[in-house]
This record gives sequence, C-alpha cells and structure tokens, in this order.
Amino acid sequence: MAIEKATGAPSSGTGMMQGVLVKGIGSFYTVRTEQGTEYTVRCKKRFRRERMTPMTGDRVRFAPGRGEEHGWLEEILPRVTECLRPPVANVTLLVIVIAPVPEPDMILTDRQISRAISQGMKVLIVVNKSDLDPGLPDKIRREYAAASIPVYGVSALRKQGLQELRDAMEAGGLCCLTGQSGAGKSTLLNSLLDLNLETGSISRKVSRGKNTTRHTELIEKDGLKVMDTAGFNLLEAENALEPEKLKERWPEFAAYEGKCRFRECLHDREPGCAVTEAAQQGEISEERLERYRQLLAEAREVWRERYD
Ligand SMILES: Nc1nc2c(ncn2[C@@H]2O[C@H](COP(=O)(O)OP(=O)(O)O)[C@@H](O)[C@H]2O)c(=O)[nH]1
Ligand SMILES: [Mg+2]
Ligand SMILES: [Zn+2]
Repeated sequence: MAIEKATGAPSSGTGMMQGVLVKGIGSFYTVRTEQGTEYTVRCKKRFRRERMTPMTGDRVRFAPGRGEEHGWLEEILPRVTECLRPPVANVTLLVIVIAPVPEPDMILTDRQISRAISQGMKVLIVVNKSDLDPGLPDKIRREYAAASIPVYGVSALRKQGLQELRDAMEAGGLCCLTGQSGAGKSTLLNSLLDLNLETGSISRKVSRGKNTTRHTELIEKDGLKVMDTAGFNLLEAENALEPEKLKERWPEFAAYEGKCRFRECLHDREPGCAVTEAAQQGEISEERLERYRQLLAEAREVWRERYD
C-alpha cells in the first residue's frame, strides 16, 4: 500500500467506493455503484500484470476521480464464477440462445453447458425464432429433460414466449447471454428490455467501414441483470480438464453412477455400462451421450498431448 501512495493513487480507506464493472473499453472501465451512479476508472498496467485483468461483472473497489477526471481501480473482489470465453465474472445464470437458423451447433452448446456447470453456474436454453420451426423447442426440451436443463421456446421477433423466460432470468441473478452469432441474442434483449441494440441485419448496413468491435456490457433494467456478449462460433478445448472429470458435468449421468459393471466406467463404450443402457431405454438422450463421448475423446487427446 505504501507503493500505491508513492504513485499518487489513494490507498485504502477514505474516498474508496465499491461497484460493479459494467463495461470495459481499452484501459477505461465503467463502474456502477449500487445507487446507479457510473464512474470511469482506469487500471494501472502493473495492476493487470500482478493481479488480474478486470472483467465485466467484477465487483471492484475504486477511487473515484474528481470532476471530469477518471478514477483508479484499486481492487477486484473475489469472483463467484469466472468465464474466459466470453470474459465475464460473477455470472450465476448462463442463457444459451440457439435457433433453427443458423443451424444449431449442439456440440458448442454442450461445451458451454459443461463449462458453466464446472463453474457452478445455472444454465438455461432459449430456442429462439420458433416462428420458423415450431417443433424445435420440444425436440431440444426432450434432449435436455433428464439433465434438468430448462428449455424456453420463444420468438424474439414476434415477442412470443417471453414472460416465462423473463421470470427465469429475473430469478437467476446475473445472466449472461451467449450463443452463435445470428441466433438472435440482441433481438431478444431488445424485446425483453425494450432496448435498441444493434441487430444482425441492421448493423451490417450501419457498420460498413466503421469499427465493429463489440464489448460485453452489463445491462440492468426492469429487474433484470443481463450481459449481452459478442457471439462466437467456436470454443477451443480446455487444456486443464482431466478426462475422468468430464462425466461429472452431465447431470443426467448422476442417477446411474456406481451402477456400471466397472467402478471406473467413463460411460464410453465399456461393457455393462448403466448410462449406455439408460440411453438405449430412452431414459436419457442418446444425442447428449454421443456428444459427451466426442468431448471425452477430445479431452483425452488434449491430455495426452499435454502429459506425454
Ligand atoms: N424469424 C425470426 N428472426 C429473428 C428472430 N430473432 C432474431 N431474428 C433475426 O436474426 C438475425 C440476427 O439477430 P441478432 O439479434 O443480431 O443476433 P445475435 O448475433 O445473436 O445478436 C436478425 O436478422 C434478426 O432480425 C425471431 O424470433 N424470428
Ligand atoms: Mg448481437
Ligand atoms: Zn458407465
């Protein structure tokens, strides 16, 4: 703390405030206090190097600047959850948006679910654009029923099915919207919160020749706390995941743990596997099990490369 004083920033105690980081652009961050007042703060390079990079959603302590001057970020409080892709902190409910178009990448969806569960987040799936394929929500619901992951069929464009989703999001705390580009995340937020975020078809026109870099922003409105994130279509493999631990992230396997012939069964293709049996009986989804096996094969590959 003595060093902090020498560099001109206030130390602990007097003048220090607390808030949530709602946006970061370059080295400038916007912090919002509980009263709803926003402050612009910066973060010293040394801070980033020695401690950690601030993320949207972080609860922080900061020294506000005087008048128009920016203040300084002083401390990041311990994170409840942490997600690197998208980089957000303290999310308690991950809202995964899929749609009939672009064609859903369910491996990507299960990767995200797996990571969210490992962080202790709750998860729900929104099947948007149900106006284009009214049968899709039920199909997805069947796949995720045994895992107890709720599925909401909505049409953001026609404002259908939104009330139930809104209730779940309000109960879920700090929500993060994620999913493939074009699935309708921004349209959904516009409909839920009566906002005017740029959506796919419009931004293409508006953004020609402009900087289209998107930043994650935490929006608080009408009782909802939501982060809209830039969409992405790829999520690389985790490199610190023990293959044996992956099965703990498939909630529907829990009921069958300890019932396989082999105690160490990974529910891959071992004989006498109770999970394989459950899928054949239709108690759990074969598609989900198949995707688990693909991700297990990938995790083994990454683990081998790392430790051989
Ligand atoms: N038919 C239909 N189109 C939608 C719906 N929601 C969004 N879209 C369209 O899908 C495109 C991508 O939406 P956008 O919100 O930008 O997706 P994002 O990349 O996930 O934020 C836009 O052209 C939207 O108008 C919906 O419920 N039904
Ligand atoms: Mg968007
Ligand atoms: Zn098994």
